[in-house]
Amino acid sequence: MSTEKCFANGSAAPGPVPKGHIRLYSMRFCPFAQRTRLVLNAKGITYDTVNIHLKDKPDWFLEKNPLGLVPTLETPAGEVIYESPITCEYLDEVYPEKKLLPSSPFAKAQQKMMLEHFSKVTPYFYKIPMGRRNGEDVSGLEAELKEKLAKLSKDLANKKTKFFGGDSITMIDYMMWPWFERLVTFELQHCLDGTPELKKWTERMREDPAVKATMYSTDTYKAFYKTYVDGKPDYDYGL
Ligand code: GSH
Repeated sequence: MSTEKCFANGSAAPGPVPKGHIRLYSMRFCPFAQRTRLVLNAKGITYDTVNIHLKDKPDWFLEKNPLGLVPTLETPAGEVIYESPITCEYLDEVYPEKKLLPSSPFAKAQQKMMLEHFSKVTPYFYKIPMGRRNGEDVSGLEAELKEKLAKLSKDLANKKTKFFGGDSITMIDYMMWPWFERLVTFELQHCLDGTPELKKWTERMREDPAVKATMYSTDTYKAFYKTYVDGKPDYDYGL
């Protein structure tokens, strides 16, 4: 079962997850859910998608995840897993093919620490467009974002590897990617001007099959975000 159109309150619950399947509760344009979609795709896991109307959530969804957030995973045993890094680690543990997290405890801890640092970057992607929309001077916020991206770029340069966890893509790259995919949508691409290593990383990421499989065009994101900031998000945009 995979219905792309979102489920709103009042819609019938999708029922138990069939044996051998895994279900992702998602929203097509959510960067956090994209993390999980990237991991599902990279590992070649077949999954069913149930998109949720996040402004009018079905009660049955809130019963599964009281936080009411996507991504949320559900297994045939009725196990529910949420919070994007937790869903991704779960998938990596349960599906052994193409391991994305390193096996060494220290290397794994390093990836988790990088993710903690990155979680301080993502709020700028909301604060800057919101500030601009309200006619505020966002130059200070832009300077802070540039500084944070420059630090990331320097870290990558120091590692001398193509990706953040080595010369092939690992979990941390997928955890960070969704925000870079939206740079142009949020008119923040100039923040990469002084960060050549990071820019090269984004170019390498764009070549990855899982990235290609989960990506939307900038026009689609722009159209969706317009409906979002207008207060009437069209979660089914383009369907
Ligand atoms: N910390 C969560 C994670 O990493 O999974 C954040 C997920 C999140 O904020 N998802 C948004 C959501 O479900 C959509 S992009 N929003 C619904 C709401 O806030 O009620």
